[in-house]
Amino acid sequence: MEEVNKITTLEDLLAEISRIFDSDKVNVEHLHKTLAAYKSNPQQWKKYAKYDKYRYTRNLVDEGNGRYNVMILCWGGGQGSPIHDHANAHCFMKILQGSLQEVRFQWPVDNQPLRELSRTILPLDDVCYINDSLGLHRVENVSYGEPAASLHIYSPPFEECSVFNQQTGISSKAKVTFWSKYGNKPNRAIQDSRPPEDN
Ligand code: 2CO
Ligand code: FE2
Repeated sequence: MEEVNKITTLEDLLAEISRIFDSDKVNVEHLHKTLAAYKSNPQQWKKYAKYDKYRYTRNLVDEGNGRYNVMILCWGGGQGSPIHDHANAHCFMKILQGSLQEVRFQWPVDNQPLRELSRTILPLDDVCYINDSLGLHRVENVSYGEPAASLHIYSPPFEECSVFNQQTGISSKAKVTFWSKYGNKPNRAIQDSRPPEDN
């Protein structure tokens, strides 16, 4: 097993992720350990952390030469995702601030309510991994006071995934979008019809 290099800064982490993706096949265990080796320091990632009062945001950090995406997701208290799949991609998630609940579900069977497989609270600096063969999930900041932030890697990158109704298992396609890229917010007036924010 390859040794995990020392990771002190977000820059180190991004460089190491890039190195790991140089090889043809993603070494899931190695990348998992590398993410765990980084201890979150908000000074290093706060420029990417942009919250919205209506829903969790996805903020692009690195486009990884088209092979993977690194992004920081910002979850206000009580904000969560729908139940979704990961479009045949690897998904790594590391908690940078606060904590998140991950609930996993089985893929739908005969329009029955989705069966819950597990329910986990992911604390600060924890790492979790999912892909479609492991099921679906919903991620939620169940702490109503504290905001949460998480770093995600998807490989290959995707622009669309499926979202599922928990009661019926019926799915529909949903586009995934970025709230900011490289620390910059695009002009919301053009991009998005929601009211502008003061952040
Ligand atoms: N997959 C969701 C998204 O990219 C976040 S839940 O963690 O994978 O929006
Ligand atoms: Fe997800």
